[in-house]
Amino acid sequence: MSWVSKLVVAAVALGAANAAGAHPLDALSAPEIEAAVGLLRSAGHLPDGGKIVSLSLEENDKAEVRAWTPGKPYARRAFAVLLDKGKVGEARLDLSAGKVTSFTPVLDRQAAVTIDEFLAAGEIVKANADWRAAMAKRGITDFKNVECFPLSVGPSVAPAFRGRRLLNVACAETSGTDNNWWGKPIENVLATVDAANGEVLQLLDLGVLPLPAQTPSHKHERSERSRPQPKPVQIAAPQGNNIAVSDNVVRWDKWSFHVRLEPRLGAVLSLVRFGDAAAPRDIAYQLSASEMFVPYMDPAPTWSFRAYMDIGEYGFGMLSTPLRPGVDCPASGVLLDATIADLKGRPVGMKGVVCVFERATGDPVWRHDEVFNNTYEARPGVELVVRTAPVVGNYDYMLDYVFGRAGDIDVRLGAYGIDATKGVASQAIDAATGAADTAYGTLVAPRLLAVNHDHYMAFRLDLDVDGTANRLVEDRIVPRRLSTEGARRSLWQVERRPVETEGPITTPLNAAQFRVESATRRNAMGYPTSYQLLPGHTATSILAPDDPIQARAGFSAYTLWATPFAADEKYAAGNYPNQNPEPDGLPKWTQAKRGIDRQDLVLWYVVGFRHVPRAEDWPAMPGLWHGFRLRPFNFFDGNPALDVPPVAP
Ligand SMILES: [Cu+2]
Repeated sequence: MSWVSKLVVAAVALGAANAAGAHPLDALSAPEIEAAVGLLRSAGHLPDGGKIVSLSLEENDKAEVRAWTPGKPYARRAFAVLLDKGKVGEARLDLSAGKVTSFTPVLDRQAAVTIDEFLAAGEIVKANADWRAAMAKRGITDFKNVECFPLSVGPSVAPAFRGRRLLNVACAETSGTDNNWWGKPIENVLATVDAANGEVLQLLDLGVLPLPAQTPSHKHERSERSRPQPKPVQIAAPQGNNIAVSDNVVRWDKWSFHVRLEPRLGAVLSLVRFGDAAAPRDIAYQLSASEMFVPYMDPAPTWSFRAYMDIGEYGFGMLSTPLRPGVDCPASGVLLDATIADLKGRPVGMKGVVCVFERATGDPVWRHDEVFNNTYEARPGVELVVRTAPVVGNYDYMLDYVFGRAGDIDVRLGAYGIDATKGVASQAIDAATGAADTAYGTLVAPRLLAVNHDHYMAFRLDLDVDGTANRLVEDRIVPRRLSTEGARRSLWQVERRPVETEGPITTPLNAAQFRVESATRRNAMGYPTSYQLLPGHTATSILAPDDPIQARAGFSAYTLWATPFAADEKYAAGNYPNQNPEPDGLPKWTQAKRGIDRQDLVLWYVVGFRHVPRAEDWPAMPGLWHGFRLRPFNFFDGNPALDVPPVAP
């Protein structure tokens, strides 16, 4: 079974069980998808051969949704990205009124790569005489064990190919492999195809290189198997879990939020509130990923374009994989399904693609053992995790939103999967030969290089701290000289200043702390209530700003951005990054220098890390996690977890 058909099979046909959403933020249901497709067809926006790249909920006005209560009526709207003969169009639909409200051709932009293009890419090149000749030069004449990977081409398109819908196709030899297809790249051969008409436009062949000899596998049977079977250690909820999910609203401990899976963004958490059920307090209207930029660092013409925008060019929702209980998600977790539209607009179900689980952290949420009066108080740490696992080619990402008992929210990105590999001549690092073909990565097997690269994941954090009237405040840590002599000569103080205009935050994150304050509410001591952003270990892009791949992903040049709320600003690199040569998204929007003070503002946090591969990453990499925290700061009047019941003795 080809890898792509495995993708399609993951989507099981849906019963009629899935009625229209019961919450204004619910993803489109199967009947709604069918209704939308019917409207698009009858309006002539989905001709034969036309494709649905994505069909998703168009959210109602934020104010309306914030004020919504169960039972209140609400309109349902949809947004469709359509593709016909390589041309992109956008349609907006009012499902409640049963009509298409607008159709807009999208000029000079390309929509995300579609599943069928994944499928067709290999067949297109295998039918091409030049490609077959290049294979023959390598002794490959039987293509049944040749698999090809359709790669987005990046922002720089040759003038001759402008306006075409392009894919670069690289292939690998997979005979003898059981699960790892990244060990025998057929290096130096790259076909550029027109994905709309199935034509090979260009074939690059930089010369024959022998295939790596080793056949990698990450099957247990193929491992050393020297590790004895350990006694089981499990996350369990012996009396059942404390999670309530109804109409996609999750309630746990003092937290509540709505969750849905979007075809492009993946998991979207909305109406994030904390507090007693009677009076939950607003913390965030919406939290979601926004864009993921993955540039590889190899100058060869067959590699230099590899600078993927995994969300805008592929789609985290579409590529979300089922979470397997017991490994991806504890057996005590709650698995949620999702519904998306396939290319033809058929609703397909994705089983178990969101997992909501609680786990004991093994750490106290707070603790003190008082030696002076021999008292001990502590409370166990338990947290709730909302997890999805989109897989984009060789990379498996785990996205976790983690809710703690003390009002913290951790956003965590786990990088898993398999390093992208390049065939090289070097069999091992040897001072003599190592210089040239191992300069841009790490040899992980003879003739196989894992190429250096970065990951920059932008998160959109629409914080609503006690409402929408907010201020972004910089708490600058300022050293102070007290005196030039004496026992104590220096200290630091906090200088608070509001950030009044949108843009990237240029203050180094180790020189200041940032909070989103309520412009209206104060805590018992009179401080504005706020949530603080605690950055994790993160990096920003050091690629040249005029480099087209960097210019297109300008959001990655800074860790933190702030903008005023705008419903149509969801994607940090713009709506259509595929083949887009122009800066878009955050760098473009923020040129307007809009005011954000005492307004509904949105933070954008970029989790960035440089990945220099290592032997231990091969043939499958142990997870590498990065993230950041949002925590209450004078939001409460004291420790919000004081009322956590003590563990029964
Ligand atoms: Cu990586």
